[in-house]
Amino acid sequence: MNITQKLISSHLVSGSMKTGQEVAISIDQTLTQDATGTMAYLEFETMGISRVKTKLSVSYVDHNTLQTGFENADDHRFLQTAASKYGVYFSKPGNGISHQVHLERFSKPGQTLLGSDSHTPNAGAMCMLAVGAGGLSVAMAMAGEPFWSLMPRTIRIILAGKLKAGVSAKDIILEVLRQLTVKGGVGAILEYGGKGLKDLTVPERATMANMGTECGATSSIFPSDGQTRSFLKAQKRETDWIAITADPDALYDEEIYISIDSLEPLIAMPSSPDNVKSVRETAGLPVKQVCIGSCVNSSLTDIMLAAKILKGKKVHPDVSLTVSPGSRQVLQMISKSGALSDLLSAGARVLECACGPCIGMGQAPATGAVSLRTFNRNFKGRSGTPDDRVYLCSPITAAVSAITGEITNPADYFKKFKVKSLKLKVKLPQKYIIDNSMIIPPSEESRKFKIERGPNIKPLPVKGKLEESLKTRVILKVGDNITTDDIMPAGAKILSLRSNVPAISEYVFSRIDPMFSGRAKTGGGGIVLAGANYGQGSSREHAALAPMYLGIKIILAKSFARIHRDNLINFGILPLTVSSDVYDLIEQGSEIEFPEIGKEIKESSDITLFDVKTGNTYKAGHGLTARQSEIVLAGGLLNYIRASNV
Ligand code: MIC
Ligand code: SF4
Repeated sequence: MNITQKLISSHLVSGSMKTGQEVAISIDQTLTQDATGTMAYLEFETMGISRVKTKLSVSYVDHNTLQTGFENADDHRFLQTAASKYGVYFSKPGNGISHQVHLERFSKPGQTLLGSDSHTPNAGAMCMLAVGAGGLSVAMAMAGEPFWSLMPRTIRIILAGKLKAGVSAKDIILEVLRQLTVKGGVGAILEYGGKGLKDLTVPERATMANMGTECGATSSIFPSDGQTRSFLKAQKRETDWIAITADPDALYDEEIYISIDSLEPLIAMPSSPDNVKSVRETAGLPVKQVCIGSCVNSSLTDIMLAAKILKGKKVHPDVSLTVSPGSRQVLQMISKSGALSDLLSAGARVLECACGPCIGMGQAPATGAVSLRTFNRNFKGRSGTPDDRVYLCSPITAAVSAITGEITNPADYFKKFKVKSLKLKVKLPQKYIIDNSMIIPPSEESRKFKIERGPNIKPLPVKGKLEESLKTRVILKVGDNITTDDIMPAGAKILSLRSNVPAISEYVFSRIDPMFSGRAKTGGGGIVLAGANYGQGSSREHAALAPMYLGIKIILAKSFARIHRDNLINFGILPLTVSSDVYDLIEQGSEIEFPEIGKEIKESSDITLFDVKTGNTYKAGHGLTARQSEIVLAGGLLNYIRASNV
């Protein structure tokens, strides 16, 4: 068996492990973050369970850390009190980004992790089966229910050779993205192997596992080997280590071979992570902002590398350099080693250990300015500046470019300034500083605990059953690769409304079509028609929940991203796939009739659509399993559970 099959089979609750068939797996650990967590705990509350049933659940606060009003602070109180009551560990704001802290303090080889954040696969570096999902799926896992998914295919990524100086794990994953694109990993798990793994440390593997999400992959996974053991030992958790490798005769659905010694530094151009070119090709472009951090590149190794390059140098006068360490552990380590002082002397703006600029929580770039970031996403407008020009690269490329003021190929910089590449090596420390004092264990006496709820925390809206037949209008037609940032934008202003669905729903599609929510409200909802890979990107269930609140009943698309499709089903919105021809023929504004939708969902794989104006009849596929059909018919997962008394 390959590693993916080993982990799935050891957690299989039901289903058969044939690619594309529905499987249910038991979940050992969950993680939530504040921007998705408030909903997840509100949903958990409705299940009437007094204590989580997982081996471990952790609630992190890392996204909404700007407190420009009471909303975020109230959410933090809600999350902390809910965690205490329900038996969940609470990582306080300032303790770090969920994925970085989870890797350091909680990840365990061989276990499953479900997280309400799309970069949960970061823990795949620790040989966990780590999957991102909507808050409701995570709430179900906390209630002891298995996670339902289609058995993924496995893509084996074989790495050979050793990285050259100036090239890093980020360049490997950018190469994977170049090859697979943002759609190529949908329905797949990326399983890494090959001799090239030997020298890649757990934090470097985490960079790759993290950004497998951008390929649309369900997860990424690495073996548990000597590197895994060394990392756990340095985290004082060696007893958590077990060896897990693929069997020599393991089979995979696909293989990709990458000779990492021939890789050069890569960069993702605006505004998609798969728009990859070599840094050489873009070198010389003036940059105004450089941001180092985010869950993909904020480990101790990443920050130390940047600090080594910046030591004794100055940030270019035209550049604003920000550095956000991934965790308090990283910050404490760079503080102790003096690297923090090197960064400050160079002129870096050191931000708190949080998502920060990655999710538009401050640091929106200036109009027209090129922003070079070590992040994982550069979707248009995500930075907070509508016409942003965000490039994604490694911390090495970011640091040298911050000094020169233009996109710079590290090799050219090293040559020009005679930097010895050996000086840039960063080894995994023997011991990390262990200080769990900002992780609050749950209360033993949960009954006494009262959950604190601020005025912005509104009850969950619920939907009624799906109608037997429907006649409604296409109120928006969009193209391919629509992201959840397009559907439900983030950023400091909108993120503070995550606990208030009526308020946040005003912003649905606001960046594409500011009239959308008004049109949906006056017309009593409608349909969205989209191209391929609809809903790529984040796990935010608000991208389903808020459209549901506005009365959207159906999304017609050429194809869907996995997490978003699950979220639509969870909230009773029917995801239907249409061919390119049908997509071309239906227009925004078309009135569409679904004469027998209720019956067809149960009895057929196709749904009939009737275009009222043209008189054309089309077919769309629903691809729902029997269980999913029941959920959509019931008007969403919460209604389904109530009805079936799960
Ligand atoms: C993101 O990177 O887009 C986020 C913000 O972390 C999201 C979660 C959210 O929207 O709260 C994700 O990746 O799932
Ligand atoms: Fe936070 Fe950015 Fe990572 Fe999302 S991608 S979890 S916003 S750091």
